[in-house]
Amino acid sequence: MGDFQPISSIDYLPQEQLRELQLARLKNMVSRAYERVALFRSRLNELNITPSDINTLADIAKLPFTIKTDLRDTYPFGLFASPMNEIVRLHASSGTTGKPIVVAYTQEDIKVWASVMHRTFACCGLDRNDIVQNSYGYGLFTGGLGAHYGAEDMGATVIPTSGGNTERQIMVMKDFGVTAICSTPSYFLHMLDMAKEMGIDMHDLPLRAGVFGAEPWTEQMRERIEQAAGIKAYDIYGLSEIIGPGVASACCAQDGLHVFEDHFYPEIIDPITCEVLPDGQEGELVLTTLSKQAMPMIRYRTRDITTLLTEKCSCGRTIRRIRRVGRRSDDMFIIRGVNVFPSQIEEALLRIEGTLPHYQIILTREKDLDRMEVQVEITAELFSDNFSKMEGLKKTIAHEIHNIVGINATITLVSPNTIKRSEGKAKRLLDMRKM
Ligand code: DLL
Repeated sequence: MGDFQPISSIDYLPQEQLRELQLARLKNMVSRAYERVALFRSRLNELNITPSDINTLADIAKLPFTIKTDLRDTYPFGLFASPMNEIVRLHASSGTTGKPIVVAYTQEDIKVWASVMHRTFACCGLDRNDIVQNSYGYGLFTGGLGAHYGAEDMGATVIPTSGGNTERQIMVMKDFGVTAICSTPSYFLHMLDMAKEMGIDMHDLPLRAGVFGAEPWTEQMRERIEQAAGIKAYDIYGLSEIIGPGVASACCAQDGLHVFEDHFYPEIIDPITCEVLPDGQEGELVLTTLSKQAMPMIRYRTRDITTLLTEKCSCGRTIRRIRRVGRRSDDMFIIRGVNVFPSQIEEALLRIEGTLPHYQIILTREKDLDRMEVQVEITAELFSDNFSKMEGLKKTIAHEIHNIVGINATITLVSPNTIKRSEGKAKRLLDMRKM
């Protein structure tokens, strides 16, 4: 599977050399964070450690964790390690409640970001001959500009469509001969529907690759998208606190996502005990930035659940991989005492033919009893069909969900285009119990 051009020799570095590089960068970063950021200095002081205590990579376990509320508590600029006149860019991530978190980049950070996104695109088999439609939102969200700089760095032709105006997106895709698209997987599903409505079959277009991320999606969804659009779909992962997109990317082997670990050091911990878990065990991903100047991050708890894979990948890259992030520890909901993740519902739906992967989970409480309703959009052909067929489909869906999560859900089949489409991250869960 060595069919992709190695753009960065670092992706193929012998392990010992990579570890040396990581250690040198880690020491520098810890010193910088300690000297320049009050929160990190006080946390290290509390633990009675100084940067000189970091002598091996394993010593990272001595360092304190950083969590999302640390960013909120120091809002807006409290974690910056560079003076404002060295900071060339700010982004922000809204989150669900309260103030956003703000992240910063120096000129050098922007270069690193472009390079890791360039490596991401190379992982996805893109090169300078590609015409890339970038439908990630441009603005405070890191998706748009992150992908934009990476694609330009690679020398591809970038079309900065941003999200929204879906009909025009399809027109551009067709008229400009787009070969690769960047968007959230849920927005791409919406584009697929729109193309169909416009009488365009994506199989007839030169589009060959999708670079999808920013939200959880299942392996089954990847297969469904690949079939429906006649493209290869790649999963890319990242988060604003660390850099934005460009932390990890799937490759041609489609077996996990390579972490650009010369810049972002991954660990997996038990989310309850916070103990570091051995490779191969599932837990919460913790990331430490190794080169970030404006906003270094020490052992950031992502809340994303995954596994660190250490076996060599068939693509030849030596950097380690994480498994597709199917869930976050904080998207779990508990219904009648059972822990459920939205991705499990998606998995059940994708086992069934005739359901489009547009769905929403609605939780309500009636007379102290939790109720889970799953609204599922079905195809126009099925919707106009006879009553007994629809009832049969409802039963099949309820049965698949019960098989996976052990809960009886009420299934509502809704007509095409009923469920609100997202142009960015999809909102799958509506928990009315808390309202
Ligand atoms: O979503 C950065 C990004 C943009 C990644 C474009 C990929 C493509 P935030 O808005 O800060 O940043 O959200 C970060 O989104 O902690 C995960 O929970 C989730 N996430 C991102 N990529 C994936 C993925 C961007 N491929 C949060 N699979 C992260 C599952 C993902 N979840």
